[in-house]
Amino acid sequence: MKNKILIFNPRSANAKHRIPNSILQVGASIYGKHDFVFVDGNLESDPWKKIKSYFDTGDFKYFCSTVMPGPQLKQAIPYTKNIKELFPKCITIWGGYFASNQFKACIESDFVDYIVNGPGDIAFPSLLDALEDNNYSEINTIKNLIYQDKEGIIIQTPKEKLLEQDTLPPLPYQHLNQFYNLEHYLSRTFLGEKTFSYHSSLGCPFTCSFCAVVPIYEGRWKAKSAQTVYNDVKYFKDTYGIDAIEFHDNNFFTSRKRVVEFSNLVMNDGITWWGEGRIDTINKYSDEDLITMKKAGCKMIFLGAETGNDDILKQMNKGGTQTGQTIKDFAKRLAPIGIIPEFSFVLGMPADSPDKVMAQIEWDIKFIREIKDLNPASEIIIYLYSPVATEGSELYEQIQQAGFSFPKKLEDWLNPEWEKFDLRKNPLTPWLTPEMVDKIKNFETVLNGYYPTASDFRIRGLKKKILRTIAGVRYQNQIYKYPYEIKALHKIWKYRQPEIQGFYSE
Ligand code: B12
Ligand code: SF4
Repeated sequence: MKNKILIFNPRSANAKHRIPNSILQVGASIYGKHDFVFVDGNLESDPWKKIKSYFDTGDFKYFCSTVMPGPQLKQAIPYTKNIKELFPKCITIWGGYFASNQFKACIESDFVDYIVNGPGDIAFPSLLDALEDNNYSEINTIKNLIYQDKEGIIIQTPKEKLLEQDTLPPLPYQHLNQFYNLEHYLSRTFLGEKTFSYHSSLGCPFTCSFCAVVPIYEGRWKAKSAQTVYNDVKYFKDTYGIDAIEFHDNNFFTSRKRVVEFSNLVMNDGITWWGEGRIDTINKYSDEDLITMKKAGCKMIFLGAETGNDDILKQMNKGGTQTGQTIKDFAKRLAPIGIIPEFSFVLGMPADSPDKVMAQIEWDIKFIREIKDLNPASEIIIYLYSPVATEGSELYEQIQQAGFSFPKKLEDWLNPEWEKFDLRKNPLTPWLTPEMVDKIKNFETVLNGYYPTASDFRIRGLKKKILRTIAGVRYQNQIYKYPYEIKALHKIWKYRQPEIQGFYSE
């Protein structure tokens, strides 16, 4: 009998949870071929107890975990280590963005045996087959793998070309449902009463130097067709009554044709949706396209504005045709159409001198205010620049020269300051002084007071009025320092910033 496999999704959010697409897709690649269980750390009060109980049966040999940076590490690291200590014959396999981008620290920890580097659709089943057949000499022929050979050398096998997404096996929703009722994943958000999360494409055709998608996908992008996406949406609508979708693709809007086709298909289903895209890409859509999308339920689009400064956009390798002017034009253009632009900004980029870093922060704050004037419905997300190790990029060289480096040991990523770094809320970048961080954060607090996010639908009516009145005095007079009264209200009303744990849901 074959050994069993446990596929684990470490806890990533405290409240209502999204369907764990990463482990679902990993499961799809072995469904019907291997015996496997899912453990979702989001839905278990004590996931370790559950994991251990499976391994105590003696039937399990493979502990496989998806790993994003940030809070997921808090379960992924200790559990993987414990498994190796308690069950030394067990094999541990990691995948996901953290595992791929920080592979050296993972592999050198000595408790992560293999990393699936990028898509696991072929790599994962091939690796399991080779291990089950004791065919170790074949492992180096499997693409998308990282591991240590007998001499301790880290082997990184070549990358697989991206597969046609329509040819992939369907996600094993019903298998997941045996462990966790799928209803648990369909939550109430500002988009609708039952919100479904879906991932319809892989990668991104751009190569922004600050983005974690780039080292893995290297400018490649492949998508499911509009019809396939619609079939899945329709199945969830008919079976579970969903009325909203978050598209978690890195770049849902890459193909205009696909988006318009999907919009026409979903037009009469009463589904509200949200996705992530690029300003310069979507700005090329016609007004008619945008109106079709709006009619078809597109409520909000997340857009990486990053900064309004054209030189910095170049430094970030933003590519395409995005400029400060395009951001403004697009904000203005969407206002009458009624799709809400959710602009994300990255503040605190390195510069030649502290004065220049500060001047740029102040400039970006002014730019954000201009955007709000042009389209007050715009949502603003502010991140502090957190480096991503895109080896070889000019920006990465610049940040290393400025004294930044990642932790060398895997367990060091568990230090609270690195968790905050992962959440892009507290960079450990030496060029940002506490004064600069305060400046950004105080502005963010005042902005979130005067313009609370529409995605936290609890902040409305009187609460919203009070918050706006108090914050309005500060916003209008540009007094951002010590916004304790706004912070207190945010705390009392548990204001949820969407960039940390996703949209507020219940
Ligand atoms: C959904 C999502 C979330 C959800 C939670 C997801 C969940 N599982 O519950 C929420 C909103 C909570 C979230 C939060 C954060 N996220 Co997030 N998130 C995503 C998002 C949009 C989709 C992930 C997904 O479902 N992908 C679909 C699956 C199919 O793709 P995949 O994960 O890449 O999996 C494939 C391969 O990687 C591989 N694989 C993956 N896991 C495994 C495991 C095994 C065993 C194997 C063999 C293979 C394998 O095989 C899969 C199939 O081929 C991604 C971006 C993206 N589009 O992927 C960002 C992303 C992963 N998140 C990111 C970040 C930084 C965060 C945060 C840490 C910070 C932030 N402010 O966003 C927070 C905090 C996390 C937390 N609280 O733990 C970054 C990671 C960046 C980096 N430096 O590596 C990403 C890439 C977004 C980005 N472009 O910056 N996130
Ligand atoms: S367009 Fe977005 S997802 Fe694509 S590389 Fe740039 S930041 Fe990353």
